[in-house]
Amino acid sequence: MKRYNPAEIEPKWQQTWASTSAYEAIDFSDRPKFVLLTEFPYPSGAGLHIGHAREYTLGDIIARYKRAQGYNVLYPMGFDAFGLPTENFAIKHKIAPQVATEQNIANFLQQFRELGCSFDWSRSFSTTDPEYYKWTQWLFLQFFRAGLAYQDEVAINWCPRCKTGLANEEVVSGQHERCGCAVEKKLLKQWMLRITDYADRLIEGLQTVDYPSRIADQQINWIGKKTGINITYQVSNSQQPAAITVFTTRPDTNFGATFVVLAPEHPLVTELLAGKIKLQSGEIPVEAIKAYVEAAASKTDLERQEEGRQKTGVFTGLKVKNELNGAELPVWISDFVLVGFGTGALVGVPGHDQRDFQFAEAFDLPVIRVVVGKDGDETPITQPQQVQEESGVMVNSGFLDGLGVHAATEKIMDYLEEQGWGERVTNYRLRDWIFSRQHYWGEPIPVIHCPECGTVPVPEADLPVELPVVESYEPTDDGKSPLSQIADWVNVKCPVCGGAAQRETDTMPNWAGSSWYYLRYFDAHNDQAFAERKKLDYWSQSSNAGAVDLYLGGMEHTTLHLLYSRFWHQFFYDQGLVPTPEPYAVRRGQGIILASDGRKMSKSLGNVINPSEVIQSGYGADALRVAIAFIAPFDQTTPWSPEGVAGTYRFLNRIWVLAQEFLAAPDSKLAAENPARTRLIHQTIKKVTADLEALQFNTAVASLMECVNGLYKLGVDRAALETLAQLLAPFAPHLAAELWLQLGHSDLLEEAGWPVYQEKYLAADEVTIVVQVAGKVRARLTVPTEKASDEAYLSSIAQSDEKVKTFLGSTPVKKVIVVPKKLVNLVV
Ligand code: ANZ
Ligand code: ZN
Repeated sequence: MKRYNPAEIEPKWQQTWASTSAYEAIDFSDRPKFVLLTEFPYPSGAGLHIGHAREYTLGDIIARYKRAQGYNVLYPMGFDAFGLPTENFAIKHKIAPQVATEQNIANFLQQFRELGCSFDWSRSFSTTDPEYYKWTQWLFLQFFRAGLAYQDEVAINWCPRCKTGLANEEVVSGQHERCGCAVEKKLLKQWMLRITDYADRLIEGLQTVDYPSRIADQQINWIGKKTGINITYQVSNSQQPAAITVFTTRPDTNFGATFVVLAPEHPLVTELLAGKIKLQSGEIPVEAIKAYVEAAASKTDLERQEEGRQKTGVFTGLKVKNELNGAELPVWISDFVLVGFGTGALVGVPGHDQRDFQFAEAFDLPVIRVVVGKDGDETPITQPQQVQEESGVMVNSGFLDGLGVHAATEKIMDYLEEQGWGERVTNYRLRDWIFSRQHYWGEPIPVIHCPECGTVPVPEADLPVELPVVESYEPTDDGKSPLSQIADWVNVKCPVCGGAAQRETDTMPNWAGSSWYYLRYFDAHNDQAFAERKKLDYWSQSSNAGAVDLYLGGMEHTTLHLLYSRFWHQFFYDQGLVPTPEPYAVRRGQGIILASDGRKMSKSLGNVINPSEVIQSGYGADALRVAIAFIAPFDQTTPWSPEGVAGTYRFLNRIWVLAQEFLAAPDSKLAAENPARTRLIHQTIKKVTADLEALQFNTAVASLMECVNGLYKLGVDRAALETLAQLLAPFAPHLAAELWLQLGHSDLLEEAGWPVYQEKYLAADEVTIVVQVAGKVRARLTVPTEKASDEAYLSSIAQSDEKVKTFLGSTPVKKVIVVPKKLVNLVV
C-alpha cells in the first residue's frame, strides 16, 4: 500500500494550482461575490511566522469553503513593505531597501506556496511599488485639496532611537510601540491629517458594521467623546481681572466643589511666573511654582495620570468664586491635570471623584457630600470607599436636591448657560493624525514648497514622486529626512510659477499604504485610477455598510490601522470615490499563538516556531493547517503544541489508510450499504458547514475526526470517501485533492461544489421501549436502534429511570424480563 507522504503530494498540487487560474477572482461574474481580506504582512527578513500561518490558514479555509459553495471569492494577498525594520536592515547591511524588500517578498511567496494558500496572485502588489504608491500619493492629495492635510508646528512625539516623529497611536505607555524607547516631545513642523473632523462619524459608523465589541469599544474609548460644560470662574483676590475656565462632565456635583486645579502648562501659570498677576494681599509663591512646573515637564502623561499615585501640587495663592453658592475655591497646580484635555483646568469635587479625593487628602482640603448613592450612606465622606462616582440622588445642592444625577446634570447645565457662567461643549481625546516621518523608506509626500506660491501639490501627471536612489539611508538628529540631502532631487521648478522651489522631504508613515490597500485588489493594475468605479461597485456590493465581506486580522492595531483605514474610507466616500461608507462589513480577530511555554514568541527567547520548518520536518502543510484550525477557538490566544501536529498528521494518515484499503478492494463487504454510515456522513456535513459559517474551525475538525472514527467502525464506500474529501478540502487541500484523483475524478476538487446534507438522513433511528413494574406500564424510554436488543443495557436504563424508581421505592427487583425492541418488565 502507498504510504501517506505529504512531501510527495503537496508540491505536486501546489504546482498544479499555480499553473491554473482556479483561485483567480472574476470581475463582474454573475456568481455572488465574497471579498475575504486577511491583513497583508510586512515582509520582514525573518519570514512568515506561525501567527501569520494562523491568519492565512484560517482565511484560506474560508476562501476554499466559499469557493466550493459557488461564490466568486476574492482572496487577495500583497505586501505592506514600507517601514523601519527594512530601513534599519538596509542601513546595517548596506543594501538598498528596495533590494532587501524584493528578497524578503520572494521568501514570503515561497512560504505562502508551501502552506497551500489559495490567494489570487494576479492581483498582488507591494505598497512599495511605484505603480501602487502613485495612488497613495494621489489619495493624499485629495486630503490636501479638501483641506484635511495641513502643516503645523507641533510638539510631537519623537523617538530618539528611530529618530522620527510618531503618531499618538504609536505611543504605548510612553514608549514607541515598535522599539520600546521612551518617547520625547519635540517641536517640529509636521504634516497632519484632520481625523478629528471624522470623530463622530468614526463612532457612529461602528453601528453599521459588525466588529467584535472589544474592538468597537477600544475605538470609541480612543476617540474619547465627552459631553459636558465649560464653567468659567472669576478670580476674586487678584489685582488684575482674571478668570479660569474648567471642563466638567459632572456639573451636577458642582455644589460639592472645594478647589480648582490647573495643569502646570496652563497659560495662567505662565502669566503667574511672568509676574503679570499680583494678589490684592500677600505674594504668589513664584519660586515654588517654577520648581513644580519644571519637575512636571520631565514626566510622561502616563506617569502623571497613574492611578493611586500620591498626588502632588502647589497652591498658587489665587482664589475663585463659585457663583452657585458663593464658595471661595483655592486654585492649585497639579500634574494629574493634563494640558491637552478640556481646558487644561478642572474643578475639584473630592466627594465624588477618586482623583480629586486623593488630592484633597494630600492637601487637607474639605470634602463635601452632594450625592447619596445606592448604599444610602449619608454620612460625611472620609474614606475613598465612600466616594460615590456614578448614580445617586442629590443632597446639599440647593435647587438640585432630590433629583437624580442625570436630571440634575441637565438642569444645572441649563441654569449655568442661562446665567452666562457656562457653555455646553463636547471634547474628544482624539487628536489629528501626525502624518510625516523623517525617514527614507516611505512614500514621499507629493508637494512642492515654492517661495512665491506656497505649498503646491505635485501635478497628477508627475506622480508618482519616486524615491530617489541615495547613498545613505540614515535618519538625522535634526529632524530632517535623508531625502533633504539630495540636492538634485529636492530642487525643482514650481509647477505653478516655474520658479525655483523645493520638494517636501518628509515621507508618509507606514500606515499610509495599508489605509486603502483592499481597494486596490479590486483593480490592481489600473494605471488611470486607483481603481475603476465599475469594479469598485461590483466588489463592494454589500449587505451592510462595508465593502469587504470579512476581514480577518490580529487583535492589535485596532486604534491604528483599523481606525486609520476607516477614516480614509469615510473621506473617500464623502468625495464620491467609493460606493460604501465603511471599508469592512465584518471584522474578526484571531488569537495569538504563544510559545509552548506560554510566553510570547520572540527571536530573543529563541522560541519562535517557523511554519516552514514544521512542514519540512515531514508532517507537511496539511497537518500543520489542521493543527492550526484545531488548536483552540480561533479568537483565543493559545500556546503552540508540538504534539498537535503529530496528532493531526496521524489523523490525516488514518484517512489516507482508510481510502487506500477501500481502493485496494472496493467491492469488499466493508463497502456494503449502511444507514448508520449515511447518517454519520450527513450529520458531519451539517456540523462542518455550520461550524465554518460560525468560524468554529476547531469543532469542525473535531467532527471530521469523529466521522473518520465512525467510518473505521462502519466501513466506507465511494460516496462516503468522496464527501469526506470534499469536507476535508478547505482544511487539508492537498490530501483532499489527491484522494479525489485516486477516486477517479479528472476534474479539480474545486469544481465539485460543497456537499449538502439531507434532513431525512439525519434522524437517528430510535425505538420506544415500554417499561412495566409488576406488569403495569410505568414509563416509556427512547433508545437508539442499535441498542434496542442489548438486554443488559435495557435492564440498566429501565431501573435507573426516575419515574420507575419512584414506583419501585425500596422494593427489590426479583427478576427482569426483556423483550428486545419492545419491553422491559421488572418483576417484584
Ligand atoms: C468635576 C467632576 C466631578 C468630574 C465628579 C468628575 C467627577 P472623565 O472623568 O474621563 O469623564 N478633567 C477635566 N479636565 C481635565 C484635565 N485637563 N486633565 C485631567 N482631568 C480633567 O473626564 C471628565 C472629567 O475629567 C471632568 O469632570 C473633570 O473632572 C476631569 F464628581 O469635573 B470632572
Ligand atoms: Zn511658485
